Amino acid sequence: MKYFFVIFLVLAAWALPVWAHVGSPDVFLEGNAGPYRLFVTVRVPQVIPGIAAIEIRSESDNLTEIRIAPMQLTGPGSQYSPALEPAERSKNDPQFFRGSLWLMEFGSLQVRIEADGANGKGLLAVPISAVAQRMLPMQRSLGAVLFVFMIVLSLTMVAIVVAAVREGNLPPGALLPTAREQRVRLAAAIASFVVAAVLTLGGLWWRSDARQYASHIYTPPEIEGNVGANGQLNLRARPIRMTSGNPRRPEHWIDFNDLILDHEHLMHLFFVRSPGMDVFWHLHPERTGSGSFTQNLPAMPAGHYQIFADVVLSSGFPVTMIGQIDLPSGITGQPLAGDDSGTDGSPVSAETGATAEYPLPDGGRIIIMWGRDGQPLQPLRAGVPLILRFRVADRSGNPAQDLEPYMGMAAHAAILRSDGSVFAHVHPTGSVPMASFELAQASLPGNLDHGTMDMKKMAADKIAPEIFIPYGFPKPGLYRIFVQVKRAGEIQTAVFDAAVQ
Ligand SMILES: [Cu+2]
Repeated sequence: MKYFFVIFLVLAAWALPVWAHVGSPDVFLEGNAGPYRLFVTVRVPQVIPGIAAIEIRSESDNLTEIRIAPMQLTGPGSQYSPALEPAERSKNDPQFFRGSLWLMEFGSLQVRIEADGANGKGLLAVPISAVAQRMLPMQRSLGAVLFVFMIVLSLTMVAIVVAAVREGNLPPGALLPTAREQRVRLAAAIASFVVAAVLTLGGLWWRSDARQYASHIYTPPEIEGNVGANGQLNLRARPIRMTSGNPRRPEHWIDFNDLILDHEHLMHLFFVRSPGMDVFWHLHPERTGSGSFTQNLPAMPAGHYQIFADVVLSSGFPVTMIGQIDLPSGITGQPLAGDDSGTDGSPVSAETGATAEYPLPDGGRIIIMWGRDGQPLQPLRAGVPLILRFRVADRSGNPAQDLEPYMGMAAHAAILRSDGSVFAHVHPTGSVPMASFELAQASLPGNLDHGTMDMKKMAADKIAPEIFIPYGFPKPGLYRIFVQVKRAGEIQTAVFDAAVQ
């Protein structure tokens, strides 16, 4: 009978629309577990509960063991680490470790990593978002097999009842009394009805369960905008329902008063003119009420723009809201101020195996290098973690000495697929927002200030002209990379195009 319910799931899954994925769900992060520098990739599962695959590359060769466990990012659950399980060391590459973890609940989680080796122990916390991205369809062949089972089992059930009523109390060799025929027919009808009723109820239960799961599937929430005559942009975030997937922690609506600062701003707003991706702005609206934000636009050319608005909830859960807006011509706009920046420069095509140079207005250059020294440069492949490497040169071609932190980071990059289906906002620490990264490190025992201390140290330090950003392109296609640095008080943006196989 159980099989029949499974069939209903198959039907329910087929009936669901195919959700578009916006964004780049896997997590790429480079950070220190005590004395060890690790490049961590977390491939988050598409369904929850589900298995996350963890890949860790260590820069040093003196590690003896890496152990991992999932836990909550914030709250009481972040204080009590479950038993850590050893990650498996690769046989061919002793600096590469691999493990898998069950994620049992939705929401803002972390992968706790403990590295042990010649220099002692070190901890690193990698924030991840556990959300259901889709409903997995059942294999057709399995569905067909189960369907046959259901038919056979149902018919057998009726046949057993019929046989019991017809011959159950008949002495061996006796003939069937004709008066019993009617009882047999009645029994067959009742048995068929009961079997059909059980199947129907089971199917209803199954479909309601599937519907409930479908309502937990995470899609990027929407944000709406309109522009006043004076170039004032007003944004309104649609209410967002969040679920923990845990009946004891009920679902709730996101409170837009519950945002935390990420690189000193509540919202990072990206405007990209579509379809050409030829105009790019990175702005920082002010909150005017719960869910509403405002920004004085700079002088922007008219056109259709895609909006990506990044915020981070106090749980450390990052949300990228998406929207569209048509800008009329004649927006005179305000001069750029603070951390706001943009470009309409033409992209430079960047192929692996070769460097590509983007010319900056002051005669300097941002050069995309790909990977670390000595690493072979292969064609870019979807799903493969890599380092986007940039060098900033001054007008005479020497490494730039005038780099400053831009919102606390050496660089910010926005990565977009040509159809707008992927948007990632990444930094030298990786694909997680700085605010989530800091919360994660603060959750480590005896490490309460670690993350913020790093930021302050960074702000005081001189920025090296070589920038490494860990990332992995989620699917093949043409991507545009906007990379932003700050030099001598000026924010500069370079634009590269990269083809991913
Ligand atoms: Cu940024």
